[in-house]
Amino acid sequence: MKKKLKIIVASSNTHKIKEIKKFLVNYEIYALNEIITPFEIIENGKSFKENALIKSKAVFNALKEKQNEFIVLSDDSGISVAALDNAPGIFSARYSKEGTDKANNEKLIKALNEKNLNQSKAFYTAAIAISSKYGHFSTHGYMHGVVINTPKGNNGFGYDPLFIPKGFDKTLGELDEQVKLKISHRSQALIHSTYILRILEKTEKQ
Ligand code: ITT
Repeated sequence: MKKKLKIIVASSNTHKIKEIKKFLVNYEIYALNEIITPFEIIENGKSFKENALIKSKAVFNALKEKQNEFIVLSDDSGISVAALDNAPGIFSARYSKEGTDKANNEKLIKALNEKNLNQSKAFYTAAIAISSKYGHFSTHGYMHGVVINTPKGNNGFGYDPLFIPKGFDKTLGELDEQVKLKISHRSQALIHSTYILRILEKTEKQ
């Protein structure tokens, strides 16, 4: 039987891990805490790509003797709102003081209301980084749409109840999770990542 690549998802965000697992069905996926004790990683990069690589490299280094067995995949993502000069961007998780989804959404709604806007163009970005004994790689994915100033629905996470993807009339909070899986920034970045994963698989077998 074909040996599957073993991938550690270097994230503490259970929603992200769930979405990544649903997408990468042909691989053996592990959460970080199944393999090593999670530790704090300072995300001080200036872009999604830099932060994703900071996370995947930190976890890969911490694997030590397990570096032969696993590869590490990380995700750094966020939302950029046109009317707010593309904020919160890379600071999406820490937009509000509390840093919870609820407080972040409230801050975004307040910022729109202060500009007398009930909506604005926006887009999500995801950078996926892969760290392995063969090197470090990264890909990007995007999802365009609008953010509104009234949360709708409970599906997804983060800013999803405020985000209506282009071509739809409902928020990601209302749309079925299969829809998000097809069109999301994370899925687009993961599609590109599967090319890297295939090359790593081939290299491993040689
Ligand atoms: P890890 O760094 O441990 O992976 P995190 O949640 O801190 O977890 P990020 O620094 O990449 O991850 O911040 C991502 C934030 O961007 C996330 O907390 C949400 O607020 C937002 N976000 C990213 N992708 C999203 C999505 O698919 N739906 C809704 N919000 C999303």
